[in-house]
Amino acid sequence: MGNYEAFVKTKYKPKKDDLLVHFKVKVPRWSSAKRSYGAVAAESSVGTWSPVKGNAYKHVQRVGAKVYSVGRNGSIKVAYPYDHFEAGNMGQILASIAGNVFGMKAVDALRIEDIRWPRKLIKSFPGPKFGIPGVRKFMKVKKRPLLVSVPKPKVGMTTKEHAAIGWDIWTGGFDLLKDDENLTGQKFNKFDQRVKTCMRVRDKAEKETGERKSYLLNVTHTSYKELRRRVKLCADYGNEFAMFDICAAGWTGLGALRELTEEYGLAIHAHRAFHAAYTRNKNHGMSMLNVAEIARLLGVDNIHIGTIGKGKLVGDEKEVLEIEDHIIAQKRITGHGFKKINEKEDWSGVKPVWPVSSGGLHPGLVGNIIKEMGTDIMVQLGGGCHGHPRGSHYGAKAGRQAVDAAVKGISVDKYAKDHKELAEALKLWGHMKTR
Ligand code: CAP
Ligand code: MG
Repeated sequence: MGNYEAFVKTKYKPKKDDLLVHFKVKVPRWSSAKRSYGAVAAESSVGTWSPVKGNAYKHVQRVGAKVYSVGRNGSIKVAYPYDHFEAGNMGQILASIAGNVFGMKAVDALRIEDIRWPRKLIKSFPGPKFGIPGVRKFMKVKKRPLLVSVPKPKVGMTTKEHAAIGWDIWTGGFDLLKDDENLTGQKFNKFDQRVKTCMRVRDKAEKETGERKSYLLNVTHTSYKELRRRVKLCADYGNEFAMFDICAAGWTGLGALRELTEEYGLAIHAHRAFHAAYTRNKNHGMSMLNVAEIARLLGVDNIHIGTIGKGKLVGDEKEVLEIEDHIIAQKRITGHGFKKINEKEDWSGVKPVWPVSSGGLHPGLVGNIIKEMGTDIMVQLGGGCHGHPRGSHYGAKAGRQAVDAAVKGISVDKYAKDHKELAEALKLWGHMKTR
């Protein structure tokens, strides 16, 4: 392989074990499409700006990437031989396909739209320990969506104030209390204190309601020793989950956590704060679909994927539904950029991950979300619970009533006629007619 153009090989037929990437490339005016496309394959695999002697080595050619398909508007597909990668090492895989290549002058912008993971690489990662079926089993909730609430204000409350909200939402009918993404172990709400206090409240709420209750406890930390200590504390107090800021804390952090949750028997709740730094711009970065699939490979049990209809954060409906499909899919699938028979993925044996819908939601939006996303989802209401006219406990009742109505196929306005808390929420926030 000499200069960049040599990496464009449109006669190449992808092999079953190749990793395939669907890129969208913005070619600079001064370059040619072929040169820029070749540069993407070269710089993300074996090449550099100048042809070097080693490009001719057989084993280099064997692990070099090839642009095997060129579409319209800068859409290309690149095949990476399996041996280019170290199986089970997500950092190395992304340092290739999502590394220097994003900063090259040979492209004006670049986005990874989709990745086709070969089965051999899929199987080299742990995947979820529980997934949808395992969480339903230990939460003892057979069918309906699980309800989650994050106390608000996000941070600043004392442990006592935080735990009081836990009591309110657990006894109001919610299943899961959740730490906010930026609440870990600050001095006003220390981690150990929060675990001890809230787990005592959880046990009381279970007795009070006769329902399983659990807590998405944010164990995010930069020190492995401290991360391990926090996970162990969660397990010692009988909690079932550990929450982690997967994008802010990084993939190796998630990999370490997954080993700890295997040891301590916890499920992982993945918050995706920071993802929008590279998923939001549709011309540059990497789509959320790939973040969600990477997180599934590394073994999260739940992941925030955005919401449909109204919400406070960006994310389009088609993409959210496609992500949901991809993190649940078991059998051989095609999707997004890969439609051909030799581009199929096989996720069989990798447990389905809970899609978490959140961000600006309230009881009036729940019916439509369940109608579009189904019932194998988690619905998170923060401000849409605690902002209820009568506060968190009644906000939780309203949220649970909205879910019950949706599961029974009854419109919220009808259901609200004999459910006061729901009526109060609809009066305050309105509601979206289920399409
Ligand atoms: C929601 C939330 C979640 C976002 C995450 C927040 O609070 O706690 O972190 O939903 O977004 O801090 O904004 P509200 P996404 O329920 O009060 O909006 O789920 O899209 O990753
Ligand atoms: Mg939050």
